[in-house]
Amino acid sequence: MKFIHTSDWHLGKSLEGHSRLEEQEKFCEDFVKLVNDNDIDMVIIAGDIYDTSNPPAQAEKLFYKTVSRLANNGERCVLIISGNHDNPERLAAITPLAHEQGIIVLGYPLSSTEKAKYEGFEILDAKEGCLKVEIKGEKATIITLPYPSEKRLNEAIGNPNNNEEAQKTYSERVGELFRELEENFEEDTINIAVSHIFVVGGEGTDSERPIQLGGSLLVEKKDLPTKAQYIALGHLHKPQKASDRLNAYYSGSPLQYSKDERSYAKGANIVDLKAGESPIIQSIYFKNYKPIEVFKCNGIEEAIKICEDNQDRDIWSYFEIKTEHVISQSEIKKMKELLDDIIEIRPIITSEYNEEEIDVNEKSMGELFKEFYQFSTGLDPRGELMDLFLDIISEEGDLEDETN
Ligand SMILES: [Mn+2]
Repeated sequence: MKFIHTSDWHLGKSLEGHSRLEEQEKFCEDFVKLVNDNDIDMVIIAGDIYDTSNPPAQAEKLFYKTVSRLANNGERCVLIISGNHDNPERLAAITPLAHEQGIIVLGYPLSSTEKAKYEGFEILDAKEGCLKVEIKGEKATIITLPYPSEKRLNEAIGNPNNNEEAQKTYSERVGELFRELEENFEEDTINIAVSHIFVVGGEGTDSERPIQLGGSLLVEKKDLPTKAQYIALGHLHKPQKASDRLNAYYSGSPLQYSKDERSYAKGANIVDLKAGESPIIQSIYFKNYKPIEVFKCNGIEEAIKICEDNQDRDIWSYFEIKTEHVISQSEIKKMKELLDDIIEIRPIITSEYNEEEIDVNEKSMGELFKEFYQFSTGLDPRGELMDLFLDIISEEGDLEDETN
């Protein structure tokens, strides 16, 4: 059996307010082609389909269109679980339509699908957190743990009923659940686990959003399902192996979702797996449709030159500009006219701020505000901001008059 493991599509995600849907559409198009070209029997998407619990309609449309093309009316099995960014209820609400096409969407820990026979495969058995499928004469047992928030985990396994139970950590309880689900594995089936969790030691990026602040929702390596031949994980956006001993992998996200994700290629795993054997894993890499660039420049002139040189490239860019003087609105305008999609211009002022030079009594509040703004941001305050400040100042004055 040949399956592809991907995750963290984050459809609808933007970069500082700039939509990434165009890139996501290109990725989805290429992904369908990749799956068809490689004769993939099953597609596993390990959570974070969307970026928010309330995704834009366009993102939902793109997702439905893509998975429906992947499933091709029951020709191919498509298995999807929810991640920490998805609303599990809403993600799985498509089930009445999806199930008919061979698309399995699992929202909660212990969610289950139903037995069904399709053109290209059969769901032989379906129970809480486990399904058995037969694809082209091969059988697979798949255990699933969609993102187990503490609340959802408690709802799935019940609240601790004695002191000893209550002492157990989140990781231990996840481990117990995995071990229980693993009982379903059989010697003559392909045995796979799918989950969306944060395994201890994983290398994060800026775009994942911590699964929970404080890190209490970490899962120890020892609590992973040890009997699975392959563990398909979602959550971390950098592709990586999550355990030395087990075949536990994060596929990573298909696109660079933050500027610290520039240094490595994005991809997915194509896995060839037979019952009782080790998996043959092939990492494949996706195109970088619109790279994120960070330009570090000495002076505004260099920044403007970079804008000129990159005019013909389709990129997202961040600028860090070392400068002695404040960067004016007209200089920023010039940069933005030359180069599209500049996400951020960050001046690093190299001159010293001399407090003694400022005589507070000599200057108006407006002048002082402008100087302070320039000093703290390296930029000229925009006209509207200046007006707003002056408005507030004059209101304060009025108030004082009234109270006196
Ligand atoms: Mn994610």
